[in-house]
Amino acid sequence: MALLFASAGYSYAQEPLITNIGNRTSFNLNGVWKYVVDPYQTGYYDYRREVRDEQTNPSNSESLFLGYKAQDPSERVEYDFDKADNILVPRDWNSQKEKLFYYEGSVWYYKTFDYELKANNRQFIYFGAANYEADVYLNGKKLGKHIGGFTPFNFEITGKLNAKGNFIIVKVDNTRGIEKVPTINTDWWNYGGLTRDVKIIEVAGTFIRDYYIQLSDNDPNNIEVSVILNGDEKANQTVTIEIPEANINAKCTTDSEGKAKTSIAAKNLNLWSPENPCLYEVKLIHNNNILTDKIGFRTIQTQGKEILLNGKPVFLRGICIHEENGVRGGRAYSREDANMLLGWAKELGCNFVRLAHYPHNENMTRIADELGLMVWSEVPVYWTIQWKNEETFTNAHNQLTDMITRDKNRASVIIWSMANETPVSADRTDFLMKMIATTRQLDPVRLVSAALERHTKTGTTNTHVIEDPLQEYVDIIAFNQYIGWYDGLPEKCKTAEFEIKFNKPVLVSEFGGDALQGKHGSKDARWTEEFQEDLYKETLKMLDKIPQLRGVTPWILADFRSPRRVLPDIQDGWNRKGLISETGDKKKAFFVLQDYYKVKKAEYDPKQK
Ligand code: GCB
Repeated sequence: MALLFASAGYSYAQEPLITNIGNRTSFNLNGVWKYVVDPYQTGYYDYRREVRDEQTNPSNSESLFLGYKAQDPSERVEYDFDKADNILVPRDWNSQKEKLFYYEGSVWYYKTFDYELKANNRQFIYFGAANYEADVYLNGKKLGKHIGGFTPFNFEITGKLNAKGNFIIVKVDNTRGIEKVPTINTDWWNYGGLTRDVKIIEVAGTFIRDYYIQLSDNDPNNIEVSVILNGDEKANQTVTIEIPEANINAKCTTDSEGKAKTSIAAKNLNLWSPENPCLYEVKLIHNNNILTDKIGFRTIQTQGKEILLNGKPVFLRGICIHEENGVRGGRAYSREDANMLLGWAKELGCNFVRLAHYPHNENMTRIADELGLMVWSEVPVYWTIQWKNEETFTNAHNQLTDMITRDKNRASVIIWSMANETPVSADRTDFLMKMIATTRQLDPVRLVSAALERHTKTGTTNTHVIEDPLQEYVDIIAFNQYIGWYDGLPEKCKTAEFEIKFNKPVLVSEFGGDALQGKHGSKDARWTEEFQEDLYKETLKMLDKIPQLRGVTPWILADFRSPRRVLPDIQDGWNRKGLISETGDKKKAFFVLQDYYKVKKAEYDPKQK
């Protein structure tokens, strides 16, 4: 089996990711930081637009990354982090500072810390995510740059730390760009900042950087293991894998590159499922260093139009979720946020969530593991990416690789999605086919999909087809459709028909309409809860006629902020397609979907026995 340790090797080289960050020895850099808003990037470019951190003698006066402090009253230093305002990490800046609510540009983050150094150990600085680009400096020296707002990255800092007075400076820039991923046009808030955890990871000289422990090729009696060591003594090392509750104790030996593989026979594993989210404690031991994880084992396959979880047909009772806590305001980042969002999904009767439209933080997939929710995870290849631009591809490809690397041991994740509503063209299909090839190479077991579009069949008024060459290459045919909202009124659902050629499972990855919670009226009046309720009823009846329908993820769990949504007194900057408002109140459609899921559960659960 091809395995999951990709190295990027692209123009902005990234250091290989260290995984399972939460279970490693670490030093927390979360909390209060200082920040300086720099819309003209004066700290980064000089007045000739030359990059200061590439200069031999960058000026102390303006090079913010130096974190310089005036030594003498005569010195001109045009910044002072000590006097700057405070900001919390992890968090977006928009929801913390009113003046930064709409801000898109550069902000410099600064934090000082002392560090107790341990002989022979190595240290890495780790960022859960920084939206969108981050330039990272430790004690005035550049560590590197990272591009992409929703994936983790780390830099080695061994030998660069002092016992006292370290300072870390990060320039975070959330400027949108036509060549970026996502591009300038989206339907969500462009939250900027150090939006996820920042930590220093402390490891031995040679350590387990990454590993894959999952059932092999959907065989419930065989666990596939691969481990990768990093360090000078990575070759010819023994790594022990213990799963005490399954009576497993196995060893493998690394090759010259520090990689080891083995497969372990396992009998009568208690398989993970939404009804039984069983996680095993797994220990990986190298030189007396123990790294633990909690891993669920399950198989996932398709067969004709069925999705088989542990060999049995499932219906994906889903909901789309943005990474936002509208109640508090801002990006979701914590375990509490994840528990709130996924708790609502459970209440709705879901066994599945679509984490839209970018990789969410690791709490989400870990808590989904614990709560028993299957997950669709996607990269922000959204709408109109520059399909011919190689750098755009590299960027999307890096985000895909990092998403898979981080979450490949999560039982909850069953689908990797390549894209959302991308316009069909030869270049776009080439781009996505390359993404699919990488995904299948990195993870030959999980399912691959993409949220496609439907069109009205030529010559008809209400027959709908998927005219997209990609459907041949995905495991699940997923498409978004808004009949009754962007296309006619809910009434139109009554006569709508779908013609789907493939004998593959179909997932309707979006449908819905806006309703302002608390606004009541006739079911024909837009923006009312009654309209949305009726739309849900009609849509579900319509979709149930698709013979291959094996799941739905309506749009969306909760109202979310979007600059595109400008209708006064209704939207006020919020996309109102949520089933729950930003005050946490449920709309009528919530209960329509909840009832539908009760029926689906009753229909499918007997098959689970
Ligand atoms: C879509 C997009 C989603 C939007 C939604 C809407 O098709 O995939 O990102 O937010 O429609 O509300 O229009």
